[in-house]
Amino acid sequence: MIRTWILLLGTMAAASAAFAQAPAAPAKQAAPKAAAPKAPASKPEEFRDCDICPPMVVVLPGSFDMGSPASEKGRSSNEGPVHKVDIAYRYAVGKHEVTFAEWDACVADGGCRQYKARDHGLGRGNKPVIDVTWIHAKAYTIWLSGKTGKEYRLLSEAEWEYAARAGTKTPYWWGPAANHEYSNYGKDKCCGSEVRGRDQWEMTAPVGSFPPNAFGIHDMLGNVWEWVEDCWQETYDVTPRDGAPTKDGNCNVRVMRGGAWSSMPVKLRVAHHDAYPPDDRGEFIGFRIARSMN
Ligand SMILES: [Ca+2]
Ligand SMILES: [Ca+2]
Repeated sequence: MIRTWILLLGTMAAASAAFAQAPAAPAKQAAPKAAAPKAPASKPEEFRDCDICPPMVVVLPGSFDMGSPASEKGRSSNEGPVHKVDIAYRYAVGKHEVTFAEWDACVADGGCRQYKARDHGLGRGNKPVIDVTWIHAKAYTIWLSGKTGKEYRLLSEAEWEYAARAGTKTPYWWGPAANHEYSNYGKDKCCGSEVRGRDQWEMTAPVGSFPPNAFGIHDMLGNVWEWVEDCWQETYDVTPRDGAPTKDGNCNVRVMRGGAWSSMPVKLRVAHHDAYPPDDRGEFIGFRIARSMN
């Protein structure tokens, strides 16, 4: 936990420095109607493989530009170069972050390394599970695969960004600026949580409290950070272009995506990524699962 805080404070300081160079955010963040995100053209296909299995949303094949352009405010060089990724297969993504109820069901069923994740007073039930390591997240997918006979796993970083963008190219899936109508996150400037507009939570919000993106997926940005499969690379120069996870580079850390309830807007951007040791955990860190569809 201490290490988590040190890491977070370090990255918060770096992000704060970057943010300090950016123009001040507007005092009111209500998105103009013209910038409101589009509703899905058709209802996304959803399924659930068992009563205690998380609801899943099917993502269709497609291509997208991964990363952020040099012109994006607050971005880091590790978000480039922008490169085209072709995902030629269908896959399923958790409609929500994995919840405490889902985690506790896994433990009760004999899985998840019998690790009773603590909620640190943030709440259980339909709140996202926290205090779980990358190793714990993998354990959940192993249990779920055994229970269902399906291939559950973590998302690759590319799959995560494709699903989070949902066809958009803006810094956030809903538009150019952070907005508490669409996400649970922190203050505009360092540090701490924020309550504004639809975002009425100091800490974690129940999953699905905010509108879904155009792929029908909730809370990709904010609420809790989400572990993905990949090892860390300092740039995207050598990373896979087909949706596969990065398996080389620095595997002493694993990638996390999407920012959390405590994050500043700069870390909430869809292209932002960070990495932490796979045995690290904290009140900001949860995960989302994927399922292969073959
Ligand atoms: Ca909040
Ligand atoms: Ca999230």
